[in-house]
Amino acid sequence: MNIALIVPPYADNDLEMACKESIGICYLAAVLRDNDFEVTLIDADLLGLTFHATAERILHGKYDLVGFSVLEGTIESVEAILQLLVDGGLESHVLLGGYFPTMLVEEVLKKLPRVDSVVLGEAEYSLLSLVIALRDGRDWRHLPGVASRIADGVTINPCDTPCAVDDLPFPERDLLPEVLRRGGVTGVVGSRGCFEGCSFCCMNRFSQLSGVVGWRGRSPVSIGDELEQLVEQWGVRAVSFYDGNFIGPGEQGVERAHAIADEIIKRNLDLHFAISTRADQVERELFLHLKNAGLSEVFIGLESMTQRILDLYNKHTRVEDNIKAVETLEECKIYFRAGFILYEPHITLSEIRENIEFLAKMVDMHYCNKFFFFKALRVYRGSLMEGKLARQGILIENNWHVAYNWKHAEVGEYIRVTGQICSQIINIVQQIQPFEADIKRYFETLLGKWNIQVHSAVLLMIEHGAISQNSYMDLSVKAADELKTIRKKLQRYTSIQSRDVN
Ligand code: B12
Ligand code: SF4
Repeated sequence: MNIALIVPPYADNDLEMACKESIGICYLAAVLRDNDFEVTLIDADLLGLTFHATAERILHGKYDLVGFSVLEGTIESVEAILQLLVDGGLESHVLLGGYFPTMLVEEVLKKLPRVDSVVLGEAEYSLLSLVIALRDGRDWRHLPGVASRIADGVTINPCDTPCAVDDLPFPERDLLPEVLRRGGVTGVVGSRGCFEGCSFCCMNRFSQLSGVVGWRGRSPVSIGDELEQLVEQWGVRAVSFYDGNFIGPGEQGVERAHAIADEIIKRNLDLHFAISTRADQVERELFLHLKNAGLSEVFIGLESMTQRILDLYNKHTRVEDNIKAVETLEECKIYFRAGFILYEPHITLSEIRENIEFLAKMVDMHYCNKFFFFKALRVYRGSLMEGKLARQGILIENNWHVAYNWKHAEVGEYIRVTGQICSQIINIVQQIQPFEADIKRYFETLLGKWNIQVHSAVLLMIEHGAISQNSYMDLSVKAADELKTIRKKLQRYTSIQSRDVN
């Protein structure tokens, strides 16, 4: 059996889409190869392949089985590639796995006739069983964790054997050299699932569909072993933990996180690492210990500074938790990226003001990342939020996805105008990425302040009535002038730099 696992191309120049390892298929490859199957990993996204180039590679490889890893952002790519594969006469078994097909299994199987099966949830062992059955020419439709089309619809067999996280082999690292070559990030999965159930997030529901509930952390020793291997075999110096929450629940979660820090320190691993955490888990002693072990960046899901919105998101945190968390990280001198899902369908202008006032303070914090604040809620298919908003009758269907309208028209206007003006900084932000840390921070602060000022100014105008053509022009000219000053500083810096190099 010759197997190809594919990450489809994803077209989004969002700054967050830094080059990352698609570690899910690397886990699948590890289990399949341990069982002597030949596996090729094609990360078309990482390689920047077009649909045609991806389809050509698949056809050229003459694989017996072709599996696509699908997230909400790539279902259309899969649809397009499948069409090219049909045109090219592909005969292989085609299967899909990952978040999107797991949560929308019926819809996917009904709409995509060329797909033979979907392997649900955490797929290591269900995929292995399927592959063995296909190799042996046995019936596979009854296998746990496998869904397929039958005469009168779709048959979905729930997953039955959740994988014990410490029993899994380490993921294969086929994609790592290319990721490192492109300046990307090495991924490590220290835990799976989550103990919370935020309504916008897909993790909890995905775990349920994988036949497991809650958060499962690997042992600190196993994590230490993997990190050591990454350092020694691959020369890795920085990793990103892909865990929904690096710190597990309760006291035990805190103890385990301390133990991971101990492992890294004991092994003398010269390594930086980034983690994701919740606001109510940021605690000075633990974070200083982690920093000592190499923690260099924290992604912290604050989401909003409005309690009503935190409650809508089922966040189970309070505005005060958010304030305390960022203050602690600033005190500990740990860089943090505050995640916000600022705009939700019912948000009012006064709630936006409440958030902007807090953000203006945060931009002044030295260790805070200055971007990623002004995001709108994306309703992922199969999430709790989809159900919530569908019951309120405000969702708009858009082929594979759903969208919504703003309840307050003036909010829509504000988002449109700020979006138009602020898109100007994207290329400057990209330009400063390779700069030395201090210089980069300096420019980020200038741009971050500019960004907040534009948002405040637009808000003020809209609070005083709709924006006229003249006032819009005045505002954008003023914003462009201020940005020109920042650009000049940037030019001065780059010319000094190139003079020094020459
Ligand atoms: C790293 C990461 C990324 C990386 C790499 C993505 C990748 N291809 O792996 C990048 C930055 C590119 C990314 C982008 C996005 N992401 Co992301 N990402 C993650 C994150 C943090 C870790 C993923 C991971 O490695 N998990 C660990 C591995 C072991 O699990 P896994 O990847 O799910 O793989 C297992 C199963 O899914 C399955 N499986 C996976 N692939 C396949 C393929 C086959 C053939 C089979 C059978 C099974 C199978 O088996 C694997 C082993 O158990 C998760 C959250 C999380 N902690 O899981 C969010 C997450 C997956 N992302 C999410 C989202 C929303 C996005 C974006 C849409 C965000 C955006 N702003 O646009 C984009 C979409 C990109 C796209 N290609 O469509 C959502 C999923 C939503 C959804 N329903 O699709 C998640 C769950 C976050 C959340 N809070 O909800 N992401
Ligand atoms: S947003 Fe974070 S805390 Fe909430 S369910 Fe997702 S991973 Fe868990």
